[in-house]
Amino acid sequence: MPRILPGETDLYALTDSRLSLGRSVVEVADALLRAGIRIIQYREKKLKSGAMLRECEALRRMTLEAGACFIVNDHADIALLCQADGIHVGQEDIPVPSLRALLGPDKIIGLSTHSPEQALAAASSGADYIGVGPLFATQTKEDVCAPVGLEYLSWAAVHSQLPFVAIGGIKRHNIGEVVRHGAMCCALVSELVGAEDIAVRVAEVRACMQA
Ligand code: TZP
Ligand code: MG
Repeated sequence: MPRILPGETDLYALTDSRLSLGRSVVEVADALLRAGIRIIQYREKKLKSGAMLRECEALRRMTLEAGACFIVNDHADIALLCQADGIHVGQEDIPVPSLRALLGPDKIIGLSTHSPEQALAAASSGADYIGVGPLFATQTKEDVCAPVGLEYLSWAAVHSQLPFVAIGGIKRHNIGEVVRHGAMCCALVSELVGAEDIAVRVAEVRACMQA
């Protein structure tokens, strides 16, 4: 199974069919994989679990074929049933030790964090990587906390014991700044899935990261 962690690849894509210009999650994932994205997180907040499982089974097949890592947001049952590589949860979701007991030692567990204290606790809890953010204001997440700013990212770049992915409002115009603050891997939703031409957008985002 493709066990790829944020430190091992530059971009981490999350799905959101509401921002995908009418395209299906399968269509968008196909474009992301063709563009060379190596981690995809399935994050669909408004679907019934049966429909989620069908989409996750499709994305699992596609990511396996592409040699990419597949992470499911929030739903441990769906992650297990579709044989995803891992799960991503937030601070108020099922705690990491419970997920670890359920999913076993090999599944990747990612945890969103918003402060140095939460990053340190994530490492002790047995998480495999952390999300650092939201760095900037975002419309994509409904129950999002206020932007944490780039200071926490700078802290994570020096002190995080776990691989981390920067997230929240990251776009072409600010991703250079995010990289300069020490992010090796950036998670983007609207900037990728909302692009008319996803391959062109991935190339543009990568160029901005390198500039
Ligand atoms: N977690 C923190 S911010 C966020 C998530 C899932 C949404 C980021 O979306 P966008 O469109 O890249 O700002
Ligand atoms: Mg959650």
